[in-house]
Amino acid sequence: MVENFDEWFHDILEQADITDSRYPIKGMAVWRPYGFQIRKHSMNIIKKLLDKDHDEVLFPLLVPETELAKEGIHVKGFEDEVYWVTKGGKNDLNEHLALRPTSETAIYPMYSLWIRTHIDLPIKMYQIVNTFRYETKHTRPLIRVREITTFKEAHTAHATKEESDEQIQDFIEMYKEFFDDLGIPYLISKRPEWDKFPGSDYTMAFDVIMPNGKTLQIGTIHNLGQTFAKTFDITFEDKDGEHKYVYQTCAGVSDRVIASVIGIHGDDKGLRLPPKVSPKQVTIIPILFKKGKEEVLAKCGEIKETLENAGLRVSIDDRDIRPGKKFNDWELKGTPIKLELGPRDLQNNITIAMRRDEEEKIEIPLDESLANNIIELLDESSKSLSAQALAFQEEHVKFATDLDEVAELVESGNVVKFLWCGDEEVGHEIEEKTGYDVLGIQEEVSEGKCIASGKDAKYTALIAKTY
Ligand code: A5A
Ligand code: MG
Repeated sequence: MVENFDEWFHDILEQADITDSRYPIKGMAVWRPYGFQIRKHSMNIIKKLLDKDHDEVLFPLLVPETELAKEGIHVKGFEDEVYWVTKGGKNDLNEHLALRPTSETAIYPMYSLWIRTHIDLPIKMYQIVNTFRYETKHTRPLIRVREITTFKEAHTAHATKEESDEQIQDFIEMYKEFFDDLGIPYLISKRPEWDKFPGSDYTMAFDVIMPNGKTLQIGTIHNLGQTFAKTFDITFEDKDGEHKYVYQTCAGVSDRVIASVIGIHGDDKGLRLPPKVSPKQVTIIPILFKKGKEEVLAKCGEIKETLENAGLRVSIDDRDIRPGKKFNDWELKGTPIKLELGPRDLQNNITIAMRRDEEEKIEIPLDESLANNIIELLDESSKSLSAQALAFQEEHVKFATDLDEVAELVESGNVVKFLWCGDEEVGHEIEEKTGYDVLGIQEEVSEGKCIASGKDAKYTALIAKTY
């Protein structure tokens, strides 16, 4: 799998019924039922976190050209990626309409109407929508798509810069909680100037290391300062009666979150899903013989009901095929726990549990402790997936002290930490000499020399092979 991760990833999406890339538009795929469930449960986690202090809204997909063009730096960052609607039926449209590549230019003209005084602030809204980017780099399902089907974008406005900086921290904490729930470890860094979101003051990013050593940016948080406020005239009357521009932030995650759940936890047998997002948490596999068939099926039904009453998602695989085939199928689909029940188990009043994250078989008594035992197993399995993923990340972040070493370590599948003076030209030089991308800076340092310029180092930074 590690040897040929991209192929593994592509195959698993088809085999596990996640998406179907045969849809006849490049970069656009169909969510199939099993994938849709994973997506739904993942989005429910982030929605729940956002709903604590954000309002969910829904803006139109189309953005008038005049609005999109208003913020110069922003539009320059996206102009090569915008899809345009230029006709309505047979008529050429006077004003061309962009399919949103992201929604700043759709939302902020409305913020300008809605925000009047300091009482209206802060404003915190989010939507989960599809956005379109005519990506020119190699497209890959979920990872680099042209229709981002699952674009969660949050947009906030504040009275002061301090509050906007706090909002960035809040988003970081929120994303940590989100990714922790999915068992996904992450590297957080501040993107270098040349890689920040077009129009932002600064960008904080979450990256994960995929099994092949390439990093994937799975979430970004941007402090927009007052740039968009000035462009879209978003002002408020402060307590002192003065009219001021707001300070803004935005934050986004996408389909890539699902890609990382699949890629990071999966193994040679298929998916290994964290219980929180697995379509079914428990799959019961009856072992049926002609004799005693009804009794076994009846007991499976009882188990299902007991577990469902305890809040779990459970299914019985009663398809008329060999049990061995069912085991393989559910291994492929990554269901966290399989329960096997045959006539002899029924006699002994037990069921055999198998966790997807490990091979071991465990006997579980069919008594009043059943639901609690299963919940405990799910919890352990969730923790073990997280721990395995974290161990992988820790093994693959290495420190280097010269550029040759950087290149070697990245080539062999690592993310490399190094000391950097922070100068932009030096950053470009590091990227050119190694052939890899600087992800961003992490901590400030007061000792040591820059890996490339030999000047006093200001930061530790990360460099990697990226998607
Ligand atoms: N409005 C802000 C939030 C924004 O658009 N930020 S962003 O451009 O960085 O995109 C947010 C996230 O979407 C990125 O961190 C990345 O995880 C994801 N993303 C960007 N382009 C993508 C693409 N073509 N396919 C899948 N995910 C993408
Ligand atoms: Mg891009």
